[in-house]
Amino acid sequence: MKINEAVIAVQQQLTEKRFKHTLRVAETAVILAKKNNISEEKAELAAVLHDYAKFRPLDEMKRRILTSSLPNDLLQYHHELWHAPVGAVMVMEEHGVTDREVLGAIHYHTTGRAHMNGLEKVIFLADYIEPGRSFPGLEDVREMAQVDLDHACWLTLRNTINFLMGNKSRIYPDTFHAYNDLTTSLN
Ligand code: DGI
Ligand code: FE
Ligand code: FE
Ligand code: FE
Repeated sequence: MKINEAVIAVQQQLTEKRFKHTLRVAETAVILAKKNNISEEKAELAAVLHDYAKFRPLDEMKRRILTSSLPNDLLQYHHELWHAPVGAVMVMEEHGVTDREVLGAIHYHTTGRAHMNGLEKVIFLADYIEPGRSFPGLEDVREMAQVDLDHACWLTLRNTINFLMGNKSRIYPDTFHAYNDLTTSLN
């Protein structure tokens, strides 16, 4: 899928506000990719498509989880998680995206996972630090993203886990797996 086609396809799926977020994620992802020797082209495409399924009806997402090879345990967790793995399936089915790295980066952009590759880290992080975001502790993550991708992802995971625990939310195991994995390699 060409980037221009992806932008048009995604604009049709999203609200104006979410579409603008998407464009900021893409700009941020390209900068992070360049800095870390990761394909800027793949980073831009994955970023443009990352929230593709964000506004799909919950019953449709539920159905896609049950009828695809996605893990059914997603249904035991908050429905906010579903748009990421379902988005990967949908851009493949609806737009013929086949690049495994691009699909993986879309799939794991919300939870992360253990052993994320560079592209997955870039999209996970760009979604969190894009200039329109404001979370407690975000400035520290933005600074760290300029120097250490792993450490910045680790900070993001720690903040997110703390936030979710503060809300008494359930936390998808991949988020803990990502956190544990990156904790091992902290310096
Ligand atoms: O789609 P966006 O709003 O751009 O960003 P996202 O896909 O990272 O956010 C989805 C929301 O999901 C975010 O507010 C945190 C929430 N969430 C719920 N359960 C979990 C979770 N995030 C993680 N990482 N792990 C969870 O288990
Ligand atoms: Fe998202
Ligand atoms: Fe299934
Ligand atoms: Fe997003």
